[in-house]
Amino acid sequence: MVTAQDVMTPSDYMARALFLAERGRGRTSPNPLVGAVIVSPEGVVVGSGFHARAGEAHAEVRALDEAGAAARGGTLYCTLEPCCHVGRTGPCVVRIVEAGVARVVAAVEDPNPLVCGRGFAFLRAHGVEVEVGLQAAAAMRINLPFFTRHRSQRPLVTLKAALSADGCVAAAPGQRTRLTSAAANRHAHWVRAEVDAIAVGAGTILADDPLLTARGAYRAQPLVRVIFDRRLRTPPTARVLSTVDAGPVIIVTSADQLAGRESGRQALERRGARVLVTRTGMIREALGRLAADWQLGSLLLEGGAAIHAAAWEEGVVDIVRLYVTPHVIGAGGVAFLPAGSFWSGALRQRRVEPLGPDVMIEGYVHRID
Ligand code: AOF
Ligand code: ZN
Repeated sequence: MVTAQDVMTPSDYMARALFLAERGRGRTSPNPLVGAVIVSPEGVVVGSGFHARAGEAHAEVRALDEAGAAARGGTLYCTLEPCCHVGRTGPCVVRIVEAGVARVVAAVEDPNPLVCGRGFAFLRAHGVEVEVGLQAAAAMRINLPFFTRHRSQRPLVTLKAALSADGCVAAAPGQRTRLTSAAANRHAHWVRAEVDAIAVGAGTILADDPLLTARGAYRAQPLVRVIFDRRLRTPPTARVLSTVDAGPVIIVTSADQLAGRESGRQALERRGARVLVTRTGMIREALGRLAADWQLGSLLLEGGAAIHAAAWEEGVVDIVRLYVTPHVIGAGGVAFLPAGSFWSGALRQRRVEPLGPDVMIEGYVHRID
């Protein structure tokens, strides 16, 4: 008789590990989503696990705990290279060797400089057979923030904008213009529930006075809010500063602009804001600091037009997500990105989804694998 187990392939086991990894989504940052499956020599899954929350047990350890003695001689499928460092938890490779696992099949090497190939080297040195690369693209895709933070030393940046049918983001500079439907707004809040940080320019604070919280969607971790505000125009009365319980509010300025604005800085800090002073005033430098000091893996850049254009020109946008609405703004409207610099047809792996009367278009700016 042919059973389901007879037809399970290594790809199936890895797909199972990837599926499990997803169960940690929204709870593991700054750590990665990780899934692990242990298969006996007979092809039976004897243990499985995923990383449920930053600082808690690693996926491999949970799978080994479940398998117990049955792990001996088996194969461990894991979506990321097992770690070899002592962080908040012990090194997984030691547990794998102790459990007598014969073979490790990992989707991808860990980009964390503390690991970065050393986990594989340790396993091989202890007689464990290692294979790397099965479903590597999918494994990187689920952890793009983690890979971007370690490889590019900045968070993964998603540029988000709501556009009129004639390609405008507002009726006039500095004017609050509501374009999107309730369905699109729900989607936007759901996205806010998953990213590490939302960022806006000071112009948006002045025009909209937004709360910048994730509403109507459950969020497990604090949400960092970043305001790009070189001239410290954010008023201490801004509504976002009444939401520091939801997560830190970081105001980004630059050393040259800060001169003469010390009292403004103190007033913002008294309201609980954290002020990040860059040397260059470039977004790229600020992103580097946010990745290093705040461990931000993902950042949603919500606007307005000036900060979108600056990030686009600096080449730090990874994903573009547009909500295109049926409204027409007409003459005098503020265009999305300088004419000719962006075409949604050029986005890679473009996805289009109707949301009520609006249409969401999203895709990657560069190749991602
Ligand atoms: C996880 N979960 O399942 C695996 C991770 O601070 P620590 O000790 O939890 O270590 C975090 C690092 O461990 C993480 O950056 C990654 O390099 C490695 N693997 N981390 O949180 C897991 N397998
Ligand atoms: Zn580990």
